[in-house]
Amino acid sequence: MKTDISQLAVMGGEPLFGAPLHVGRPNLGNRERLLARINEMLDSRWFSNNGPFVQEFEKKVAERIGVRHCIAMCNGTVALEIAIRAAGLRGEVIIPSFTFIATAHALQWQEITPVFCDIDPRTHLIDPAQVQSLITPRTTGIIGVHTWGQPCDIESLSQIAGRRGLTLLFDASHAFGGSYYGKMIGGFGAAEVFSFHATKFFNTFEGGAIVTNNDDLAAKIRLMKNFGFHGYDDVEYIGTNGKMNEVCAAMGLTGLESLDEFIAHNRRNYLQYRRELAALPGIRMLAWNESESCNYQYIILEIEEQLTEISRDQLIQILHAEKILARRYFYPGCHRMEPYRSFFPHAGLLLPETERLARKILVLPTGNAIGEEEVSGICRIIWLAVTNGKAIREALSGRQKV
Ligand code: T4K
Repeated sequence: MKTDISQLAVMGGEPLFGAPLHVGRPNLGNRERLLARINEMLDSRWFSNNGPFVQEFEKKVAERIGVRHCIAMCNGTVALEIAIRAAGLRGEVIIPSFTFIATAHALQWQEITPVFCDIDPRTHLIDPAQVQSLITPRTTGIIGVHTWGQPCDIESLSQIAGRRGLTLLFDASHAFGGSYYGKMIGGFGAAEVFSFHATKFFNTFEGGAIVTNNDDLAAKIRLMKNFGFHGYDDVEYIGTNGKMNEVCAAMGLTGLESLDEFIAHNRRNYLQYRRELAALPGIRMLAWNESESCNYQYIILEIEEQLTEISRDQLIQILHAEKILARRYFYPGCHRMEPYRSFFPHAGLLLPETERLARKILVLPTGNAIGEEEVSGICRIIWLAVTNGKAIREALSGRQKV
């Protein structure tokens, strides 16, 4: 156990961990079950194009969430692009800037302007009050993002969308397994989009899905994700290739069987982090609302620099040196990335909370590759760094920053 700052790897000591600890280390279900499915797929010679595993996966996801339709996709980004197109969005669409860049790109890719909205600093979620003020005659929709897996203020967003005749979609990439007032995320708005990327607590290697209760929209999405084909040689819409393949669906079916274990493991990690960091001044950990179903897949800290005396980036530098690969999602905010920062160079003026949060956010490793011992080790390093903030700051000044 390291007790003195001279033992920190950033000061020349040995790293605490031999192998790196990742934020997005994929969860694995039962390997034998997965391999059996893959063998079955190889024997059947059915690899893609709405195969039996994809159909079973869609059925199981829809059942679990309680929605009429699940359309599995090759990834969350293409799922977003297709949902946006199928729902008829154009002109301007309001989204939070504090999200993964894919939310914005899925619009801009189709020459729809993402209009960046600020967040509620307590939850990191889109602020419905500001959404209202961003609506213009060109606005056709709102995409709420259930950031970190917490539901956004669906009620307020639905009211605004209803009143102003806008289409409401949700980027639920982080929120598989979560609920809002007891109802599973996935059943809200015109449609919701999940990502099942390897770094998500539930993954299909690469993958995603659109879920909706709207029959017409679902039919359109099914055609669009398969080039617009209706039958062998009739194309009804402009479409693309958004199909999930059978290996990914096999991984998804196997992961679904372990979903409750993944969540239980994440919850244990979350509670341990919370216990071990609670008394540390200057560190705020985002709390899950345990009256709802949660997936606990992200461990989110805000570093209050004036209390820790060490900056967020210095803390990351210290953690990385120990091979704890903490991340600063979603720094610096979409509005500060291209092409948006060139299009809207002053967008930050309307996004003070996003700017503040992007400067202090830090995401820690969790998932079933991280256990009690790793969480303890990570927390001890954070304690050592923060309680010696001033001395470390002085020692680090002049060294290379992350
Ligand atoms: N909307 C939102 C709100 C999203 O967060 C995302 C994706 C999307 C839409 C789009 O969904 P997809 O099209 O991706 O399905 C990661 C993921 O690539 C991305 O899926 C995710 N959000 C985003 C939040 O995080 P990076 O740039 O952090 O990935 P990377 O390669 O740095 O991986 C993170 C950590 O995980 C690393 O330390 C390495 C480790 N890792 C990663 C992979 C892929 C592994 O240990 N094994 C692996 O197989 O973006």
